[in-house]
Amino acid sequence: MSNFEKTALQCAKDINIALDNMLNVQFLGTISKNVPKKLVKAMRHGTLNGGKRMRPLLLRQAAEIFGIEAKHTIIAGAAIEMVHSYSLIHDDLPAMDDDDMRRGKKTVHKEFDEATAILAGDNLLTLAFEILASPNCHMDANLRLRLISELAKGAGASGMVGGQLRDLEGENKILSAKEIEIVQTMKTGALICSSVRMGAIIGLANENELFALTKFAQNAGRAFQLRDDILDEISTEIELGKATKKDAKSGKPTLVAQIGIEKAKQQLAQITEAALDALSPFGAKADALRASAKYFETRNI
Ligand code: GRG
Repeated sequence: MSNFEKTALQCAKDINIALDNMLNVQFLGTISKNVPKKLVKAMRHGTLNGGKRMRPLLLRQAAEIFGIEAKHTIIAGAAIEMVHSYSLIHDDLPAMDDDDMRRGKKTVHKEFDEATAILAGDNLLTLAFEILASPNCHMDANLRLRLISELAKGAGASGMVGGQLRDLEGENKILSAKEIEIVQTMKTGALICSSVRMGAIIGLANENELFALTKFAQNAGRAFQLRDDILDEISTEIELGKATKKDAKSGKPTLVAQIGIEKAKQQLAQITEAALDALSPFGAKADALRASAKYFETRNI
């Protein structure tokens, strides 16, 4: 097993334990004992179901550049994963991508029902900010505010939510390469960018360092999405644990549809190179982040 695989596995274990501890009736019931068990079950179904936990990994690796121990990044990583899981639960709904399978299991609205899936997503989003605001996340209240603001920006109208709407509205339309890039940067890239920046914020990065890591993250985020579009075209449902060839079926204007697989792979290599270039000020301290960028270029799941 490579160092990257070992770290990714350890990060996924840590995040899964944290999510398991927080997504239960005892933890959620500290405020009110009336928390509905069905809501908790649906949140767990949509979250504790085998995600790769790449965003918490990026956060951890960015913080590591500044000598921060992994244990100090777990709550912030779990918060990002809650937001990511909410986005997948909502994305799978009939009003959006209308998917039956996610991570090899039934989607939340198929296992439960649509209303429960909407509410489970809503509460994951809310809970993410609640745990970021807690002193368990970080002892410095000002730093916690910066984390909250960073995640809100990545998840909101100028990031993931705005990108999702642009993506839905782009179906069956001809978009320019620039417009496709904007959708990718917002829908997928923004949360990936926030993950890296939250690690840098925990590491008390200065402005130049934050700038360089943002440049890395913007390119890494684009690479992640482009690889996702390539996998949608070349993989099977069994390999990915979700429906494939969906972009072509729904008339989604992706770069793959526009320029074909081979040119898309070339572009992916260039974007990955730009991500790696941005890390040069950090020398060997950023090796872990470099490994993630290379994984984004070649991943098969
Ligand atoms: C509903 C507000 C809202 C947003 C949805 C993220 C998203 C926006 C839609 C998902 C559609 C999609 C497949 C995007 C491609 C990139 C992506 C986010 C893939 C899934 O992320 P992974 O591979 O998933 O990290 P795991 O399962 O490993 O967590």
